[in-house]
Amino acid sequence: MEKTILGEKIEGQGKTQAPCVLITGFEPFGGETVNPSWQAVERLPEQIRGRKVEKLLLPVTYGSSAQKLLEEIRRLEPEMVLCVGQAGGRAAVTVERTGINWAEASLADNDGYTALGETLEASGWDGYFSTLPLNPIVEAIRKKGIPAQISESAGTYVCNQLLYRLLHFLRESDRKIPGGFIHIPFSPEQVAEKKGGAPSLPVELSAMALEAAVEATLEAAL
Ligand code: PCA
Repeated sequence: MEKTILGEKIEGQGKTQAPCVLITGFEPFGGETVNPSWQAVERLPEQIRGRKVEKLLLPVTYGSSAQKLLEEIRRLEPEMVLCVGQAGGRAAVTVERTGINWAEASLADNDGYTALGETLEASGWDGYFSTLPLNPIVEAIRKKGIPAQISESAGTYVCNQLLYRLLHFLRESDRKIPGGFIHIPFSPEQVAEKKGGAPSLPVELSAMALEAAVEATLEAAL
């Protein structure tokens, strides 16, 4: 598969594809009525650095979320892929370093499936590193005055599953593009009535952080 280059024909498809970036967010889960990851993705501009911003809403399910993501990557051949999820309890925007080949969480997914401890891909590696430029992303977000950190674990629920399968797919299909995952905190609206409170970040700031992350990734890839 030929790399997607500005306005060039994609081999085998015979059509001209505009350069784009693919950004995903999740539906609400775990009793929440909103998911700030999708609210932030929705707020992104239509274009960043001349690339069309393709936005995709994913279900919080172990099976179909990755399936939908990979279908969209094959269809669009984006220059980069950034998946975004909510990490309630975290006080900063966190850029994930690794996806691991494991699913285990007491919270069922939105299909009612509970992962009791299982590998995600029988033939996959134990883990994969994100191919996003983690440090430049963290710096770019902090420059906007928004707290950001690298995270050493995306957990073992649906977000880790999506990150792992994304990285597995990029490697197996030899797509040498930046791909990875960012977790964002709850929004203030979500924590307003939570007992004991919880850290939060306005969705506008999460969206600014995501835009900075995309810019930093495109810059680093030049
Ligand atoms: N966060 C969950 C799944 C969907 C989301 O937004 C997670 O961190 O696994």
